[in-house]
Amino acid sequence: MTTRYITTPIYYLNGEPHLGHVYTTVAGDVLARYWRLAGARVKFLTGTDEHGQKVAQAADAAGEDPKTYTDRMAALWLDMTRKINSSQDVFLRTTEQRHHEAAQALWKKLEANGQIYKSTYAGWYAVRDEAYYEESEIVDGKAPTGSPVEWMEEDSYFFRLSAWERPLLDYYEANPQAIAPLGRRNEVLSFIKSGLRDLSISRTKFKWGVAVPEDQEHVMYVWVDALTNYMTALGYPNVEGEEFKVFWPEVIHLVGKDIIRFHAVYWPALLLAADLMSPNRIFAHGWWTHDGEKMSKSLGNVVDPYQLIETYGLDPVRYYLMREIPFGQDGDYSDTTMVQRVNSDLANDLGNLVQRVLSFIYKNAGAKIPKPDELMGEDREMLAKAAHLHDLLRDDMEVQALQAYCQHIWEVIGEANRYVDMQKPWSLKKSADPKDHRRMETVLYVLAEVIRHVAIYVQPIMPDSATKILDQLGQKERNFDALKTPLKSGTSLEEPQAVFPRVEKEG
Ligand code: ME8
Repeated sequence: MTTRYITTPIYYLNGEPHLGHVYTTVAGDVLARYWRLAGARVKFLTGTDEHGQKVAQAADAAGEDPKTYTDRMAALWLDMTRKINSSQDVFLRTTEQRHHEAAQALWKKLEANGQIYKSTYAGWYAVRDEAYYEESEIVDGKAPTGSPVEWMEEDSYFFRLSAWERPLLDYYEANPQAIAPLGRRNEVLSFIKSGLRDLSISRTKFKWGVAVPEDQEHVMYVWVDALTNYMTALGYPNVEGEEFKVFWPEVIHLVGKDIIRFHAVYWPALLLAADLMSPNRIFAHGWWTHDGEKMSKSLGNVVDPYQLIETYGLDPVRYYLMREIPFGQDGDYSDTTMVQRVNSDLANDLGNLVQRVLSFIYKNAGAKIPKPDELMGEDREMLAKAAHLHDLLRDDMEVQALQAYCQHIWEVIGEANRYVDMQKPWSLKKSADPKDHRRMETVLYVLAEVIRHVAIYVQPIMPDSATKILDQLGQKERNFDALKTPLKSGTSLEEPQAVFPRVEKEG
């Protein structure tokens, strides 16, 4: 059986969700929904990264103790997943007891394998990135990300990262699919080749973290704790457990390009050092800007996802995020492009197709799926294009080509609209010749079958809208397997309602 383990980053609780976080979560949700409909066994994980200095400082700034603060904020993030209709199987918080146990178990395993030693760290640290930086990386007193850095000097445990340079390069050589897209893979390889230094993996200056086993003075470096979440959710340290065996290492870690190094260097090295397998695939997507500018609180231009949902509706926002930019590249949000997508792709192309075909059947063909007569060449061609989606879309999803997934569906929608215009069922209806009437029924049948395909494949992207279309079409079977059987004639339609209204707002 096909299995898919899909993860998003676990998000820091230092602020509220914005469009970037919603983006990764929707992408994970689309993949999870697709693979479930394809009959795979799926586990979709998301959650919150609650420890470390950054979150502790945010709690402080809010005048709350970290526990009260993280409980309050985690509820907001869980609520975000509900508001965007994310279908995660697990929402994991790193403050959960089982996660502390998993992180400590990993630590003990690394220690037993001789991968950890104690020394002193002296160097730069950026709390905003929760990352260490080399002297050579500091530009004008700042991290390469622009974050402020502070000098840190303290006793620390170290992970022998330097020992994993060669094994990591060998692993990526043998598994070219393990990091995508290609540009990111090259970036990671050149980073490893430039030489890896041992990694400081504990802190003593604050307490808000997972305690280092047998040394209460230290808490784990937040990234070691955070990365372990991907295994906590599978029941680690029980590596003989069913879930662990089924899902590891067949994982797709979706991350933003900002955190590729943690996922593609530190994480696989920690796993290999603990006798575990490296993740099968890490996909780093690009960065959203707003009207050409980096989104930031200080600029006051952060796109509020809830505002967008309020204005355009949830499904149009989900569609826009997946369709507007190639998954893996950077992109820019603007109201203008959002309005264009809604009006052109949704209201005009898909919405109109569904509305005019279903209303026509409802009014002129007894509100039932018509019975086709003999198929002509153009009918077969139209049906073949819809049927071909199965293979095209699977290929897209295998490589997380989410934009291509939308484009392939919309090509068929475009074909179907052209087919309606060519076949003119309304003219056939006016004819007195019974042959024309039979022809009209055939054309409508072909269109209903194409709409069924489109709606079934649109489900991962726009679950609610696809449900409405399939309800109107009277279809109960909605998995991809349902498409192996031709559309049944005679099924009653519900009264058609417009699914995608136009928006009048001009960006
Ligand atoms: O990094 N465009 O959490 P985080 C696209 N806790 N994606 C964006 C984005 C933007 N403008 N802004 C944020 C952390 N993201 C760690 C992760 S995982 C073990 C620990 C998305 O709250 C993108 O997925 O800073 C990015 O990687 C993530 O949010 C960072 O979220």
